[in-house]
Amino acid sequence: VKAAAQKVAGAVTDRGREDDREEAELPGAPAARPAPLEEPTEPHDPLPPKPDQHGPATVSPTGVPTGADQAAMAQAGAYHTTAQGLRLPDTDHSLKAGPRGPVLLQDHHLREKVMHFDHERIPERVVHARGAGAHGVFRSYGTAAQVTKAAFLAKDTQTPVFVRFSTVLGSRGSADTVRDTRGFATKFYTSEGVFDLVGNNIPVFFIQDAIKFPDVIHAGKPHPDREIPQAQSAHDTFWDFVSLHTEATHHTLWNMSDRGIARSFRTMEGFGIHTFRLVNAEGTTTLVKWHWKPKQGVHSMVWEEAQITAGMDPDFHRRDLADAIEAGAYPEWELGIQTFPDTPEQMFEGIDLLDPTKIVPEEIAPVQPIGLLTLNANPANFFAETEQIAFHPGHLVPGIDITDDPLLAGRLFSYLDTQITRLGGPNFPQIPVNRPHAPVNDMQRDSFHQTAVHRGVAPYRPNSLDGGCPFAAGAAEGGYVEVPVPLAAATKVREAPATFDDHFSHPRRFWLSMSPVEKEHIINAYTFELSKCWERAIQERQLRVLANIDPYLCEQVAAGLGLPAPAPSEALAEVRPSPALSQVGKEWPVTGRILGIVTDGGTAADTVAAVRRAALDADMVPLVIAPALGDGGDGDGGVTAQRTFANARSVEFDALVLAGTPAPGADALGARDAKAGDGAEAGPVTDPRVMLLIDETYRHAKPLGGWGDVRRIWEVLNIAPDAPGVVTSDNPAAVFDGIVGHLRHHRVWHRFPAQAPATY
Ligand code: HDD
Repeated sequence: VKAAAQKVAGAVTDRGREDDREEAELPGAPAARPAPLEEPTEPHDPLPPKPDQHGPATVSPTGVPTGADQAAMAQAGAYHTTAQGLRLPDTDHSLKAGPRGPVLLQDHHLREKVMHFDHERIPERVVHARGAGAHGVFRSYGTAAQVTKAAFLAKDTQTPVFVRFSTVLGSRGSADTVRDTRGFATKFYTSEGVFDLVGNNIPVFFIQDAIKFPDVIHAGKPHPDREIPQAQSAHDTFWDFVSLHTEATHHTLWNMSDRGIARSFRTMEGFGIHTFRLVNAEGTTTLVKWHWKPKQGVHSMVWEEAQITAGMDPDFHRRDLADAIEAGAYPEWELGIQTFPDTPEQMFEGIDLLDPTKIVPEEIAPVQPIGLLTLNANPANFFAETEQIAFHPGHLVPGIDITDDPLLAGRLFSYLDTQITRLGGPNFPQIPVNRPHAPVNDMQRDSFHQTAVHRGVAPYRPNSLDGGCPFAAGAAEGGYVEVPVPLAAATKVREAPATFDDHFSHPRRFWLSMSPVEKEHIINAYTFELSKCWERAIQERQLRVLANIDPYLCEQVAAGLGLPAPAPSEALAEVRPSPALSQVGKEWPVTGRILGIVTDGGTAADTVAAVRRAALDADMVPLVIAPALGDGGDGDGGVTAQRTFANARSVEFDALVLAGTPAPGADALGARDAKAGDGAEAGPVTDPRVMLLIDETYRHAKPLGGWGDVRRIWEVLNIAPDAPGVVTSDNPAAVFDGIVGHLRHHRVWHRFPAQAPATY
């Protein structure tokens, strides 16, 4: 192998010398080319995947072969080849008549290489184009076994999964931290076939009927003339639509709340939205709503932070997910269900369970945990897995059935249909990430991208030529038998039930359930978005919608827009708040939270190292920020900096510690006394980049602490040493403990007391 490699390397080098000779004859040509960069010349097999990456499974958890060939069409062997496996000596030069051409048409490698490249892109998803995914495992507690016969929900069952998170409006290359709904789609590779739970991080939807989906998406996407703005709802067409279409009010309110700017995919709740019907082994049915509850807690950004992040790190959410998994901090969610009796009316406590713009408060229907999802492996290849995965709410397994929610009905059509354009034909279930981990014998044949070599002569039923195979499976053989729901005699109409007409009581409940600071964020979000509308008429119309949610909300937004606040057009609904809807006031683990530790050449390395160690012991991620990479302490190699003053912005950290005790003869954090022009003392200053870092951390209500000289910095920034969430002490351990205590509540909201009234 080595000899062959030297031969190839030699051939290229020789040709290079010939080129030099010929080029040197040209007038003005450089006498000699710069030496090429060194490349390894020893052929070796492709690097093995990283431990957290793996290809599609080849067997199901029950040991049944899936037909997936892990190595199929993967890159193998040490030598570069054509797609046909022909070894190649050179892929850098077209075949030419002499070094200066012309290029010869007979260059089969050139044609193959460029032909494939020309077709590398496939259409992005028409919605949810921007996303990131991960592999994982779902462990069932068995608590759902009494309401469903689904095998993957039986006690102690483990099922491989793939989850894809997404934004809705932006295109594939858009930023992660825009204000938008997030998709939360899970593919369970169960032993009975694939089950897809295709949900969002918001439990309600914009529309009650799928026929309106093109309308809401056309309104939310960029304007058709200039194709702006990208990935956001802050523009006329969106607000034009939702102000006219008041069933969107509830979802829009969630979008304008902190739920629209999740801190991380890891800190989002997920919801199946529609009511589904479960059926157990005895045939008893139960209506349910699906919930994902993040173990890491529900946590959002503040708007300024989201905007800064979109510029500074547009990949923030996908990086956060991949980094956490690679570091072994596996994100986890509990799957839960709210259960309701399957009555003919399909109502619960006056709430229409078929209306996807309504929730059932957890206080009256608690979420019962039924299993744990752990994401533990990053995809080996983004395109093959995250891009090509195809979800469909109609991918169901025995024990899980649908209801007559008209939004769900349209989805059952749309998700299959869209894959024909996106993935190029009906054989997308053969793509490795889409393959069921259960035997497939579907009698489907041929079409584009057929990769199976089907056996037998009788892909039809009934047949005798293939021995009658495949056989029909009744319920006893694990066949999917639809629940025999009786249908009432009805007249064909294009209408919605009268219960769908209530568009304001649920938004009002959500508003009343918010803490004052969350209300203030909502007011600011509506004011920001509507202020981006050009048409005053749209702003005025949306204010009329807000008046029907709550007069205070309407007045505040109206004031920001410089418009009068209209009175409600209907009586405000009498609703009880649902405290479960608020993200504030709870305690969460600090696992995986990121602590920035600011140090400079003057800080004692052993103290920084001790704080770092304490953070690691608390399962947090400490990142040392110093003037330059490398040793950030006193130069003895004790502490290594991962961030510099030049590349660290506060948005990356959940809390900040200023390691302030200077080594003898050095100033803390670069702080020094600035001299004014006349030589007079002008007060302490420090590196402006660090000052910005601290200022933003404070402004974004994140815990902040330090010891030693930091009091001088607080002073310059006008931060009281005992301000809420600011821990100032001479004892670094006390600073660390104080910060961890604040982090358990995610943010220090009481640092900036909100003006909005509390409801309860
Ligand atoms: Fe949808 C993708 C979630 C209503 C039509 N949808 C898509 C994805 C998620 C959702 C998470 C991305 C899946 C992935 O990661 O590949 N969609 C929802 C939820 C809805 C909803 C929670 C309401 C409760 N969707 C909805 C309606 C329609 C669609 C009413 C059409 C009538 N959705 C699609 C689609 C997409 C899609 C066009 C685009 C790409 C894809 O399906 O595979 O078919």
